[in-house]
Amino acid sequence: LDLESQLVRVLEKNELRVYYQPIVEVSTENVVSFEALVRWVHGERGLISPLDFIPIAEEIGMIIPIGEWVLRQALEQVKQWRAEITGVENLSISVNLSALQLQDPDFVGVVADALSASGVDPVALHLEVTETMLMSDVDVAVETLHALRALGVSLSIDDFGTGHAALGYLRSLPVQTIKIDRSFVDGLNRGDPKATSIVDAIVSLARALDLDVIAEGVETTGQLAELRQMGARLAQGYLWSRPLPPDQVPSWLNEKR
Ligand code: G
Ligand code: G
Ligand code: MN
Ligand code: NA
Repeated sequence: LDLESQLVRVLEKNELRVYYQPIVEVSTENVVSFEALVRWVHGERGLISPLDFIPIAEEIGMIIPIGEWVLRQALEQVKQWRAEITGVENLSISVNLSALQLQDPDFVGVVADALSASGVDPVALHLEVTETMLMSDVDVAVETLHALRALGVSLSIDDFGTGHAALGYLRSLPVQTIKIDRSFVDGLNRGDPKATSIVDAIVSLARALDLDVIAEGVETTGQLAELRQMGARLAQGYLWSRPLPPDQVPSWLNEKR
């Protein structure tokens, strides 16, 4: 059987898992959020990366039910951690969206339903979209983002700086956070002055526009030190943790403190 036909049954076979990667405050290294990242535990092939199956799921339309499943799973999970682990009562959760979800007329209702089913405060939900997603069928995407914002959730621009969108959308769209793509963060502290200038400029831009900023892909204490100097508020990367299966999160949080 090929992946495509197996993907159709992936939810009924319960083969998807959500992993969670911490997002920390640069100044304190306190954990403020987790990003939900889906994986497929395939019977024969083992763990399959979303890079390998999300595009197929988009082609065959399975991204709609898969995206809803990830959202509900992530909300239930953050609700549980907020209730059961001391010190993370205000933990938030980030969920990646596909362009197709933004075009789906039912999507805003799905998010509203998932929020009320979980009882999680909408301010604790961050939805990540890419610049590229904003470019396909702009009118529908813009309308959806405004409707999502009206629910009280916040919106993040993922992989910031790698799309081909003009910056104008930062003025017109209800975006609260930009995530600096790890290709730029990678160059920090590696003698790449251009990458460093780009990160610095994005941090300044975020500050000027009153947006929150997350540096992605932080792997070294040197990168952390540079981000601190620039005044970036949040960071995410292997320096703290890889994406973790949920059962490892409570002990990881406890060991960290
Ligand atoms: O950890 P990592 O290999 O998981 O993620 C690879 C890519 O897959 C990232 O670009 C990430 O945004 C995307 N991705 C991870 N989980 C999801 C998801 O639930 N939905 C969508 N649409 N993309 C996801
Ligand atoms: O596109 P998006 O930003 O949603 O995807 C996040 C991706 O980046 C995931 O595949 C995640 O596993 C990966 N990632 C997270 N932190 C690091 C890091 O510090 N280094 C590298 N190389 N990849 C990372
Ligand atoms: Mn992301
Ligand atoms: Na990214």
